[in-house]
Amino acid sequence: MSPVTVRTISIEEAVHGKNLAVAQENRARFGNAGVLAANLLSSPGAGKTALLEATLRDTHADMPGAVIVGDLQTDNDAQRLGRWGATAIQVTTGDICHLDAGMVQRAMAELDLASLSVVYLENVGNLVCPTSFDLGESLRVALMSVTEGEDKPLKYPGAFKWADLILVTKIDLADAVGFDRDAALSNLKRVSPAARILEVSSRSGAGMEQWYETLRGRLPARERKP
Ligand SMILES: Nc1nc2c(ncn2[C@@H]2O[C@H](COP(=O)(O)OP(=O)(O)OP(=O)(O)O)[C@@H](O)[C@H]2O)c(=O)[nH]1
Ligand SMILES: [Mg+2]
Repeated sequence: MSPVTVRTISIEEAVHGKNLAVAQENRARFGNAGVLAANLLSSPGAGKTALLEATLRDTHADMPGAVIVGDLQTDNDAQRLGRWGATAIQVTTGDICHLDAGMVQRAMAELDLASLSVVYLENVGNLVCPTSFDLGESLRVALMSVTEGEDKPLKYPGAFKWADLILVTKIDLADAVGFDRDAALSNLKRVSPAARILEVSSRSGAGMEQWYETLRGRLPARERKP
């Protein structure tokens, strides 16, 4: 093995080790504040921001939320999310294809955690990089839209194995695109047998109550340390 290769590996290990340490700090902060931190990932355009817009609109009264959203460029998503009266903090990652724990920690400093039930972490849209970076979340949500093709879980198994909860999104479009529901669910269960799967549409509202109930069921007890 050449010295160059050895050095590359050690830098990667250092990056991941440092990220994990910061993620544990974030997790402790969220936990101490009684806040559920949910990390959402999907391919670009699968409907993360639309899902969160509907969620903020429908649950703000009983489950106040804020969003930390990562994109390579633009603050479009934070602008969309901010319309619902919740705090939305845009992290522009440049050429980095994922949020990391340090980015979340800096953004968290702008949030009043005591006033929140949930902090949604909308990751940069892709099914590969985000799974390697723990952000300090306690719920991992992967989205797959009906327009992407039923084979995506087989092509990108890491994203779906990573998830506690899988949302099949845009089900209002299922018939129009000839979505093969049985094949999609079977592929998802094959790569991620333990994950819960919900079928939702933020456009029609179908399945959204089940998503909200799942979030409510995952809220930690509000026991703050002194
Ligand atoms: N018909 C339909 N369209 C949807 C639904 N959810 C999202 N869309 C549309 O899909 C497109 C992408 O949605 P976004 O919410 O921006 O997707 P995203 O995953 O946040 O995208 P990135 O942040 O760029 O990765 C938009 O045009 C949405 O209006 C849905 O449930 N039904
Ligand atoms: Mg988005």
